[in-house]
Amino acid sequence: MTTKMNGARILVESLKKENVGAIFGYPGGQALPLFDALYHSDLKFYLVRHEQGAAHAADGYARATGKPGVCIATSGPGATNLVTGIATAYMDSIPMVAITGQVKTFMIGNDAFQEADIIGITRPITKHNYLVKDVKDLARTVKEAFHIASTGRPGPVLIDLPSDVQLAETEFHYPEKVSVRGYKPTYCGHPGQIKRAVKMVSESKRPVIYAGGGVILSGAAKELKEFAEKINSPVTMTLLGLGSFPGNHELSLGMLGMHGTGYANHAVQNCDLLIAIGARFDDRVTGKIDEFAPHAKVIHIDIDPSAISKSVAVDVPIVGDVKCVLEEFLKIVHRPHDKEWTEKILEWKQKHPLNYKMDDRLRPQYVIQQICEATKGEAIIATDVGQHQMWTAQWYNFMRPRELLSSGGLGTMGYGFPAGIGAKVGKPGSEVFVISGDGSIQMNIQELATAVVNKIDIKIAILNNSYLGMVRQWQELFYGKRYSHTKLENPDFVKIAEAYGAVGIRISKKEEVRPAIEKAMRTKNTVVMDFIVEPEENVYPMVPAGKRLDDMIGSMA
Ligand SMILES: Cc1ncc(C[n+]2csc(CCOP(=O)(O)OP(=O)(O)O)c2C)c(N)n1
Repeated sequence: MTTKMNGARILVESLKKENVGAIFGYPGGQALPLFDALYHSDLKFYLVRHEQGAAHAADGYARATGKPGVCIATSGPGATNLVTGIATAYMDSIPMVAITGQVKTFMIGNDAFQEADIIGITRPITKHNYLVKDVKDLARTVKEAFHIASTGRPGPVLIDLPSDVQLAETEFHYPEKVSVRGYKPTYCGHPGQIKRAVKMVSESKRPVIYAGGGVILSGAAKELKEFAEKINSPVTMTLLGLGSFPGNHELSLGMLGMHGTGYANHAVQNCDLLIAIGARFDDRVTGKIDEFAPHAKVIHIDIDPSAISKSVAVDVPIVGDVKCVLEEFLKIVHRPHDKEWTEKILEWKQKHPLNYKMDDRLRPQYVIQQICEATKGEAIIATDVGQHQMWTAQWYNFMRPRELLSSGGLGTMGYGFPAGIGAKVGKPGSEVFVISGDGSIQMNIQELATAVVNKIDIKIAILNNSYLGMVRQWQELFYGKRYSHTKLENPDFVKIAEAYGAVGIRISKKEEVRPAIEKAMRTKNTVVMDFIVEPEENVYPMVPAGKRLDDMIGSMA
């Protein structure tokens, strides 16, 4: 039997059918019917303090749980405030459904109060978007939106819902199945291509696996480990790929690219076969593109055909879901183990270890090492963007997938804290740390209210260097130390924390670091740790933009 209900209620019932565990959002005039329907529902709703926070929280929820994140905003400024969060999710292929209120259908295009063409604005940054003009289309649209967001190469989908459609009534019927014309992702790789790739693997003397975020998105960490062990190949990861392979495994090379390890970058530059899995040859990874992995044949496994040969020519492309393709590989792949390559890798590891100055100063890398030790490398870590992000990638040993949440593609400052909130909501049993900078944290610091009011207990480590550190580093190295507008005069973060009802701790000595982290972990509240670190520490090694991967600067690179 079907019952008549209004569009707002239909949306809420549809979200329930999708088993949505949390919604992050902010109300407004053109979303009033929707918020009224939420009032009557038992869906878990988190009121953020800025819509950008809602989008990042939905994204963090999705990265930590693997389920699509959901955010809601009103029309006009509410919708435009979501844009950075939607673009962040789009660049990193994160499943998300964003719902926006819109002015009444007959007012659209009229410059009505709080009207913004959010469909036009988000077209290039969503996997798909919908303006629902007829309430009869609503349930099917929600079904399609979740399907598109979470299948194939995942991504954000936006549903724009005019307020008169929210009020219009029809019978509610949630479709069982979904079929979207022209949208049929390929899951299984082409058997002929898989055979060619397997032959290349067996003939290779110096293979390197280059694993990206796609391994995590496809849930293929187990298959990746079996594959690497079976062919005895070292594995290097992109920023978003960290955790797809255990950081403490002897075959792990850590991260590659601009701030990758020396040994990962040397291995890539000298390998004879590069097996790219769920990665897209981003320019932060490749350095000078025509001299990237110059001796290697390239196999590229990716679910998105448009990612193949986009920037690097590929010898054997395999379009398909990473997990599915690796399962096929595992059935037939073999490679004789040879000692020479393993020994060469070991030599690079010894010759080019990650390092920083060990003295009694409070250095940011030390703080991250201590967070890693205190949490046994088992926390969920959300970062912002800058030096602290790269130090986190280098010094926190990620062991499992979905434990590093970071804006890779867009590089969005302000992402970390709300993403951490979303992660803690989705994974309440996990310890969640946010590692941020004194610049980034101020971009969404208002979400302290969301965390405290909802008792979402998160530990925030601010690596406070009184600079927009990453930009300062580039100014130091490439702009003659002209620190143009990168010096920060900061507020008292401890007092800010306390004003919001959180706990604030200031740490300025090395010996205070571990006790502060442990105190924060024992505290059942959101804690802000303000680490006053060396102001002009640099992230090394570094491949300057446009240089070859093995053309690194910085100590022992
Ligand atoms: C929204 C946004 N604006 C500007 C930038 C450019 N940017 C990249 S890193 C950075 C400095 C970050 O400073 P901070 O958060 O203090 O971290 P640190 O580098 O000092 O660790 C800036 C301004 C950005 N990535 N995102």
